[in-house]
This record gives sequence, C-alpha cells and structure tokens, in this order.
Amino acid sequence: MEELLKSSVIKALVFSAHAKFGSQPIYMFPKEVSEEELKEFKSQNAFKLTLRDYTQISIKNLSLFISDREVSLNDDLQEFQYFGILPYPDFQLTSLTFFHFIKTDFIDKPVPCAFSILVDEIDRSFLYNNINQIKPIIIEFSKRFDKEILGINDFKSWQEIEPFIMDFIINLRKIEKEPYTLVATQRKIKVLFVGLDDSGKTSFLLSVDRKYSKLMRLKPTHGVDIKSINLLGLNIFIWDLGGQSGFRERYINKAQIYLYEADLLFYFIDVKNKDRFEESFDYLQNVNKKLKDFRQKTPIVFVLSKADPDILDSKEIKENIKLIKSRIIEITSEVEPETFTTSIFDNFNFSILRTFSLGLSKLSPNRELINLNLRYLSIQSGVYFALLLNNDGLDLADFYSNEMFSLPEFKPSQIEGIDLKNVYNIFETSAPQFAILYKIFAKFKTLKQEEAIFKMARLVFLLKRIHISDRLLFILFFMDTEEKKVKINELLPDFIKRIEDLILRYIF
Ligand SMILES: Nc1nc2c(ncn2[C@@H]2O[C@H](COP(=O)(O)OP(=O)(O)OP(=O)(O)O)[C@@H](O)[C@H]2O)c(=O)[nH]1
Ligand SMILES: [Mg+2]
Repeated sequence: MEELLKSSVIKALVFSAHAKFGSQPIYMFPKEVSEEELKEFKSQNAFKLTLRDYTQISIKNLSLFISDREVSLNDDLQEFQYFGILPYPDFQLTSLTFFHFIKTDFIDKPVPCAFSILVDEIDRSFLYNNINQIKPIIIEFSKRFDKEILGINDFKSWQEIEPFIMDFIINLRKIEKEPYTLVATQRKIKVLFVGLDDSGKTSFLLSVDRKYSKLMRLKPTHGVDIKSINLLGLNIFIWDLGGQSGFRERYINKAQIYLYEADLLFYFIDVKNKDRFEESFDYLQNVNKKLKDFRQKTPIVFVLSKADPDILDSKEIKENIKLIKSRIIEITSEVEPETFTTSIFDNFNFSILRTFSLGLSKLSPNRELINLNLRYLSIQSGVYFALLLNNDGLDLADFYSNEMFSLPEFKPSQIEGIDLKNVYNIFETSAPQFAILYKIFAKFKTLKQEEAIFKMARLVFLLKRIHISDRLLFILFFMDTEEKKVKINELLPDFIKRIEDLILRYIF
C-alpha cells in the first residue's frame, strides 16, 4: 500500500480528532515508525514520521479550530466546515486540511476533526493550484468516511478503515496525473482585468493605487498593461487587458497566453451603457468558454462599473443591474456570482477598495479560517465589529455582529439617510484611513505605541498594531465601552499565535 505514495507528491495523510484524550492523530498514513526506525529510514532517504510527529501536527491543526465556544449537537454541522493550507516548518511539510465536526455515540458533543493531506513544502503549489479540485473530493470522501470510522465505544481500528483510505489516495492520484495540475516551484499569481473598452478597468486600478491625478487624461489601454503589486510579501501580476475589439479577438485566439493559468479574473461591465450589454455578454461567454476548455476554475469577480452615487438609485440603473446579474447567471451557470457595483466618484473610493480587497481574498485558501479565529476573539471579548488589515489597508478578515444594530446610536432614526448596510462599508472604508493616520503619528513618537483609540460619542474604535513574523498588520475593533479592551489584550497573544501560519500562507 505504501507503494502508492512513492511516486506521488502526497507524502502523508493524517486524520486527527479532539476526542477523549485531547487532540491526537487517529489514522496515519504511512504508518508511524519508532524513533530508532526513523534514523534508519532517514539514512535511506525514505520519508517517515513518528507518532510524536503526527501528534505535533494534530495538535497544531486542531488548535486553529477548537475554541471555548462549543458547537452543540443540534447545530447543523455542515456550517462549520473549513479548509486551510498550513505549514509545518519542523518537517518541511505543508498540508491542505479539512476541518469539520463529527457526531459519535461515545462522546456527548460534536468532535472537532482535521483531515490533512501533506506534501513537501517545496511542492505546495500542487495544493494551491488544485485546491478547487481536491476540495470536493475530500468533502465527498468525508461524508462516507465519517460514518465508517465510528465503532460503538471508540474509533475503529486502522485495519477496518484501510480500504477507504486506499480509495481516497487512488482518487487523489488521478488528479495528480492530469496534465494541468502543475507543481511549480515559483508560483506567480496572475490576476486579469477584462471587459469592453471604456468599461473602467484602468480607472479602477488607478483608484486602487490612489493615483487620482492620472485619471484625468486616461487613454484607452493599448493591448495588455501588466503591473505588479505586493501583497503579504507575494508579487501579484495584474494584467489590464485593453478592451477594444481587435485586442479582444487576440485574447480569445491566443487564450493560452492571456487567459491560461489565471488565478482570478475581474470582469467589467459599464452599468450605464445598455447598448453594449450584449456585446459584453458575448465577450464574457467567449472568455468563460476558454477558461472551461483549460479546465481552470478561475474565480470571476463581476465589477458593475460606473454606478455613480447620483444615479445608483435610479430606476433605469437598478433595472440594468438586475438584467446584468440574471445574464451572468445564465452565462456562467453560477448560482451566486460575485457582483459588486463600483464608482470612481464615491467617497474615499470605498466601492473600489472593497471590491478589490474581497476579490483578492478569493486567492486565499486561509481566509475562512482566519475569519473563524477573528470571530472567536470578537465574541469572547464582546466587540461588535473587527477588521484585520494588512499594511496597505487591504481587508484580510472581518467579523460583524448583528448586535451592533441594537445600539441606540445605530437605530435607523438616528442615521436617517444612510442605508444600514452602508454602515458596514463605512467601517471598512475608514479602517485603512485610521491605520494610515496611526502610522503617521506613531512615527513621531519615541515610545512606540501598539494601539490607538478613537471615540465618537459613546462609540469606541480601537486600532491595534500587531506583528506577524516580519509583517505589520492592523486590527480595528469597534465596541461600546473602552473596558472591553482589557479582554482583547488578554486574548490577543493567543489569537496572533493561532493565525500566524495562516497569514504566512495566506496566498502562497
Ligand atoms: N462616471 C464614471 N466614469 C468612469 C468611471 N470609471 C471610469 N470612468 C470613465 O470611463 C472612461 C473609460 O475608462 P477606462 O478606465 O479608460 O476604461 P478601460 O476599461 O480601461 O478601457 P480600455 O482601456 O479601452 O479597455 C474614462 O473616461 C473614465 O473617466 C466611473 O466609475 N464613473
Ligand atoms: Mg484601460
């Protein structure tokens, strides 16, 4: 059986559970070896792990998932499923881990479980590149597996479940053998900006960059303009594909250059220009077909551009938006396509920054899990809102509590004229401004402060600066009393420790 993994990028599998005796590995493959055997295998250059190694991996995995806040047997456990890509520097391994709960007859509450596929750290691009194919295989497998492993008093023995693991590995190996599942040592992130000419792609990018002055004399983009931006230490290449019809033809005909291996695609449609909707849908259809041909699962973020504040509420624009959304669903056969309305004319450019942040966050397999941990932190400290930002003000994770709207300050009568949903956006927009303000002030202080507090009426904003390896991140909390700060400060070190590796592997 171990032969199966010899020629594979997959090095090991481990299923762990936080059961009777705390976090521990339940099933390990390849079989664990003793410390003495390990030495021998090492001299033969064979890959093996000891029980202690597997245990260390299990503890690390499950620590990201379990919290004081317990899930009950009445909860719909499917709602608590997460994936993450995690590094184990001690073993030069990286895993794709599936976190979920199972119900058993021998423990009276849902049992947190982690199922990990381990590869060599240098092969980790295999996981990033194929995550969308591997995820459904794991979910399907777990549905069956989670039932098979349950004995009456304990988990079943390895012998009893071995055939299922075998099956799973064989399925994974099929993916591995497909020609488009590369293992690249250097992963380059490619983000495409696609849409008709004059749909606002270049303006969007310049707004993200805050190069407003250049917006004034913008010319149509001639062919492709490639820029690179740095996100969490990783270079992301942005391809702004000029949209005039001659260029469009070229991208489709030479899709293997332009569309191939795109990690993310922003598709632009000018909401004002109804006359050109059909032309744009045709283009979208062609692009989508090419992506399908490559069997790429490139996520598409739809930017409904030029939705300027003064016309956003007009009947005409509302109808246009409705039409666009229904056609997108037809063309992509996606149930809930990701759509955002943007304008270069709204306050602080929040629609553009938000669309860009949330779009880029699609590149991260770890965002959900960071969100989960931010959620634990927020609930335990009783804050209403928390936002984790990188140094450039990009949103890496967020938490919102509905309780916020029960505060008297947010009763609709008090904020007449503001759409309640926009309150969320205001936080996201103001947070980077706070961070920038804070960075400026911090520079002038001899004593390096790690936090700043802003008060508005009875409301309190707390901005904390945190360090994760060599990175500087910010968390903005929103709460009703300053006293909650004490709890935050108490919980923060543990939070940082938990998310450290998730941030390190945020995109790659
Ligand atoms: N009203 C309004 N105009 C916008 C907005 N965004 C862009 N524009 C204008 O639309 C025109 C085209 O914008 P570009 O950003 O050059 O469009 P593009 O998609 O890059 O076009 P190509 O490079 O030809 O593909 C410019 O005159 C912009 O000022 C917006 O949000 N609102
Ligand atoms: Mg352009």
